[in-house]
Amino acid sequence: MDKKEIAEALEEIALFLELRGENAFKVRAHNTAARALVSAEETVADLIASGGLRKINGIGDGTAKKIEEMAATGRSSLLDKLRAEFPETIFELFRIPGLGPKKIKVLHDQLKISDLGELEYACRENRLVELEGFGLATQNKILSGINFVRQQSGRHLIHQAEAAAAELLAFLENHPKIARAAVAGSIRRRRETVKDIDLVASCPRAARQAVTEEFCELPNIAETLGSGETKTTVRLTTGISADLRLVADDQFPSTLLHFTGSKEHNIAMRQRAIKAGLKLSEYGLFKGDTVLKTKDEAAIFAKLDLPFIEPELREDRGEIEAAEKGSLPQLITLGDLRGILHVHSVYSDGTNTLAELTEWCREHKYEYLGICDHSVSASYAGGLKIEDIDKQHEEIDRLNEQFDDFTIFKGIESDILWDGELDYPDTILEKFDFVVASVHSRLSMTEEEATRRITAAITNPHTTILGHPTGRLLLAREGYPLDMKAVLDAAAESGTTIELNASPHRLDLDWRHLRAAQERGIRIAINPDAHSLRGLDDLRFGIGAARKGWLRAEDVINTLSQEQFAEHLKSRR
Ligand code: DGT
Ligand code: CA
Ligand code: ZN
Repeated sequence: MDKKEIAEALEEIALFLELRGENAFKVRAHNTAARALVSAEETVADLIASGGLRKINGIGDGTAKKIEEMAATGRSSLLDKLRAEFPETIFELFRIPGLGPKKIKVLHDQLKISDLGELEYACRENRLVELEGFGLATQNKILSGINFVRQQSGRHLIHQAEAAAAELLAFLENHPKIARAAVAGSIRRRRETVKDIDLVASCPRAARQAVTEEFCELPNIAETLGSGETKTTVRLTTGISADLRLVADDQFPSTLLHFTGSKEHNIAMRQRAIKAGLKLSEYGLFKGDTVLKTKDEAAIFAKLDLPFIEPELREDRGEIEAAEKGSLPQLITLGDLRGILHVHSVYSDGTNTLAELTEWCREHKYEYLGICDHSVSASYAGGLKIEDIDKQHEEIDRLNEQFDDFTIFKGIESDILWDGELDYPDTILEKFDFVVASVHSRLSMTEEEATRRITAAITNPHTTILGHPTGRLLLAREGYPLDMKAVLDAAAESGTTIELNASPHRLDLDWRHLRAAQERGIRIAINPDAHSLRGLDDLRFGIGAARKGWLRAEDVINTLSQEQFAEHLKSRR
């Protein structure tokens, strides 16, 4: 190890000691030694050989020994030991502006947070508000810090990209010179993460320049990265970039089709056009040199003898063949959902009361609500103790008496323990109408361990729904590895429903596995996992993912009516 590497190791030791809560003097000694070492003129080898190391101001006997060890062996036994005490991912937390070792230690010790994804999730669930030394302002600051760090990663969560796209689209749609405008690209296809915003709009050629200039001057645009005849690229103040294609109105359909993608779908479509003696590109559908008139995307599909293919399906996963055969699925829509399951209330870490949640659901014409607060082992999330359960159930009974046309079902999000058992005894689990079983702790598992743990929970007769099956947090934490075939087989066998968690941070089960679930006859629950009224709106992201997975209304359990759902729960008893 050279001087710089040794100094960095000393600084890392200092950080770990601080995380451990060791005394400030000891921590400082390592930082001072690191600085002293880099400013020394001689090499480490020379310093050791000449005996000069210990004479340097700032290097004491303890730190000198560590430097000698590293110079001789290339390792520090102390650092190895410290590294083993904390998960490697904890260093991600140091990237958040304003988060130092003291605060990180509190987060790690009290909320069991050891990576960025868990930190963001805890903030969103308001767990930092009551935490000593934190509070609402700090929580908000941390959240914007996480956003900042994430922007550097180059991809964005769909809800954030979509919100930014909506502002730009509103400008285009309201512009008097613009005939048509739409969001294209991965946002339109409802991908779970996106690289950039793609916009397509049409206007007369003469207006192009003026519209482009106005677009680049919009308040949320930080800089223009490039501007040509039809394409303009800008960077928004939030860090994401956007491409605008401004074309003549007769070119709008082919431009929209092209920039909606996916690239793989485009290639397959282009080949189909060639087989029909045509040529398809962003500029239009051509027969020889003549452009065929197509008033919208559907007209282009029709000219290729295909029904309209929904953007969510355009991933080249068999959609063109299915369209050809007339066997495209009738995709589920938000309006098909009749009930909302997996919602947290003030009984655990939610911010709204049962009455408030009920009112929202009734206003939005839902027939039932399944309350699922956290269970006893999720103490950091205010998980329900056994005595809280009765209290909550009494309140649910009281509310249910008030309405003929609305039912609150008594659910629970019960933790799956390490061995796959649920964390309440059977006598308690029996009190609930349904149980969502989820993993929240000990997420580092081998595929074998995870598969065993999850299939045990799935086959537990008390489990109604497997919650967020892989535990992933998009752009923040990979889920534990699962043998998905074994998991789906177990769910099919036991009739257990699988959750499609609609939070834009999760969208778990991943849409790529939904068709395999559908083929096995497994029913999916599209659940908001909401912790506030606003979280209930996340259902639409779940719908987007469900559509990507070819799901129809009949594949989704919460499209059942209240009576049918109650019947289903009874049949599982
Ligand atoms: P992303 O990575 O989230 O931005 O995903 P997309 O699909 O939005 O990709 P993007 O923004 O690079 O391009 C938008 C669409 O433009 C893409 O879905 C299909 C089309 N496209 C881009 N490059 C090509 C290409 O090389 N060939 C074809 N056929 N289409 C392309
Ligand atoms: Ca894009
Ligand atoms: Zn959960």
